[in-house]
This record gives sequence, C-alpha cells and structure tokens, in this order.
Amino acid sequence: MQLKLKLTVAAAIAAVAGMAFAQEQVVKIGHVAPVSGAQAHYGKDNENGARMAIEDLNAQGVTIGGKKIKFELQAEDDASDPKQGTAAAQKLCDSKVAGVVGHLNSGTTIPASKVYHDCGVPMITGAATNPGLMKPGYKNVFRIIANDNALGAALAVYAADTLKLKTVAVVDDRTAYGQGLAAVFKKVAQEKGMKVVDDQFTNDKATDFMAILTSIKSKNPDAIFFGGMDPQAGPMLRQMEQLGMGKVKYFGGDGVCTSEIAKLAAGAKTLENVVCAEGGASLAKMPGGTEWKKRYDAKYPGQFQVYSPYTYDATMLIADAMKRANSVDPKVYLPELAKSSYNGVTAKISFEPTGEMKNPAYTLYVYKEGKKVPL
Ligand code: ABU
Repeated sequence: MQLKLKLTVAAAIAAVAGMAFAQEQVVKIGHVAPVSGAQAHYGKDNENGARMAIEDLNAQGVTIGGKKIKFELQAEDDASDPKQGTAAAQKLCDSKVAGVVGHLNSGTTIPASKVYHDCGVPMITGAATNPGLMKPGYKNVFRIIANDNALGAALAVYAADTLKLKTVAVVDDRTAYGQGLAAVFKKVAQEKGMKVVDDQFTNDKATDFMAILTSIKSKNPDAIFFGGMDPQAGPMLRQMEQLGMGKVKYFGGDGVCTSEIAKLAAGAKTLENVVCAEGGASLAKMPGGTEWKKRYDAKYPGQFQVYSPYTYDATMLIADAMKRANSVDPKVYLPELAKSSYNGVTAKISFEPTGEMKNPAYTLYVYKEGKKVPL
C-alpha cells in the first residue's frame, strides 16, 4: 500500500515536471549591426541594448500562449556592408527568428528589409535613418527614431536661422545615409538662403581628407556639413585643425553624434565646432533614460554610443506585441506590432501606417570639454 502511494506521488511529480519542461519555448530574436570594422563601436552598443532587453524579459518571466518563453538573441555581424547585411538577414530567416532588431546602417538595412519581408519576419531599426527604408511599403518594417528628412532640415534651420551662417561646404560619404542626409541639408539650407560653396564626396573607409579640406578652405565657408559616420568625422576634425580651419562650424547627423567622436578627434579643438542632430530626446528627457543609462553603464562600462536605448525598446516592442497577440508567430503578432502604443525607455512609441514612428523627437547637440551636451 505504502509502495503504491510512493509510486503514485513520484508519477505525479514527474508528470508536473514534464509538463513544466514541455511548456518552455525558446524564441529567437535576431540582431544585426557591424561588430567588426571601423563602425564596430556603434554595433556593439546596439547589440548591448538588445541583449539587455532579452535579459530583462527573461528575468521578468514571460508567458505567451500558455508557454513560458525563453528569449534568445541571435546576433549577427554585417560589417556595415550591404552584401553581408543581406547574407546576415537570410541567415536569420533560415534560423526562424521571430523578429529582428536592426540593422545600424541604412545601406545594409534597406536591402535587408526585402529579405525579412520575403520571409515574413518583422524588423525594427533604432538606428538606420534614410527615409527610403519605407519606400517599398513593406508592412513588416518599423523605425523608432526620426528619419533624415527631420534631422537634415533641423540642422539647416539651426545653421541659417539661429547661427545666421551664410555659406557652407557639403561633404558626404556616398552611402545611402550620408548622401541622403547631405541632400536634405543642402536643399533646406538653400531654401533658407545659405550658399553651398563647395560640394565634395569621400567614402566610408577614408581617413585622409586633406585634399577635400584644402579645396573647401579656399572657398572660406562658415561651415562644413558632413553626411557620414564618426570614423571619418573624427579624422576630418583633426585635419581641419591642422589646416587652420578652427573657426569653421561642423554639422553632422546622428552618425557623428557619438561618444567615440571625441576619441577619434584626438583632442582637436574643432570638436567644439560640431553641431549634430539625433532622432530622439536626450537621455535626460527620455521617460526612462536616466535610470536605464545607469543600468547600461553598470553592465557595459564605457561602451555607450547612441542607439542602445532604441535597440532595447525595439526588442521590448516585439515582446510586447507577442504578449498582446498571445502568440510568437510573426504572422499573428505583426498586426499587434503595427498597433503598438508602448511606453518605452526612449518615448511612448506608436507607428504611422508606413512603419515610421509617430511624432518622433529630435535633439541637437554640441560638444563641450569632450562631452556631448544637448542644446
Ligand atoms: N543614422 C545614422 C547611422 C545609420 C544609418 O542610417 O546609416
């Protein structure tokens, strides 16, 4: 009799344990950014943000469709290269990720968005800002920061109306991001009466800008606008100082608005001439920015750049849509993602029918004593 009871209890425990085991489901979230090459510092920061969200979700304990969900991050490196970007996107599709956070560069995000569209996986970028991302009208593509139409225009208006600058030379890095942002800035600056006295281009691998800057110096502009990223902007600021261009203002978008640019400018005083624009509120003005940044710095000391609060929110948005849909199936939760009204660290996030964020903020920054400060 006693033996029979023991066996019954043991069987019940095994059944409950088995049920609990069977009810856990692993859900993979993809993340793509450059974590190698000259832009690796942006990519690592982005990946850190997504990883932090995954850890928070798993610590909270999420149940969807009656199953305990264990989120896993599948992080891929696209090295800022469009071909590697589409290869990484295909790898994530083949791995059956349920959603993707990324990419960083508009030049990788735009071609990758087609891959995710074709395999039916929702993607959210918190970094790629070229407006062309939304042109194909894919319903699986979302962005949670302001795009370059807003950033380029804000910089041009500030240059013309607030600083009363009259002349500008424009340089871009021939990427989808840099070229697109420079075109918006140029158009709005000209509409505001500024004269574009030189128009130059480089590429996203260059570090020697002496020839370009020498040409620009001969035109004596009030400012340079650079459409590109900090691995170029840092050395360009150093070389401006070497050429005696210490009074020339320097405008750039979110790509130059990093912590790293202070290191890359290597003490050049021209860093203090930088005015850059970012597509969101400053950390201090984000609903959860200050507390979140403390946690980030404790986990990833010295690695903060720009976009990690956005990759954190992008990951949380995907999980939030899954919870509301009570499904981790992309086909089922995608309509809920489109209907999001999510109180994130960065902002309250909801989407236009195009996939752009509704009413995104933007912030202009300058650098003081090597530190980025909002205007
Ligand atoms: N938004 C600046 C960096 C990424 C990109 O759009 O290419």
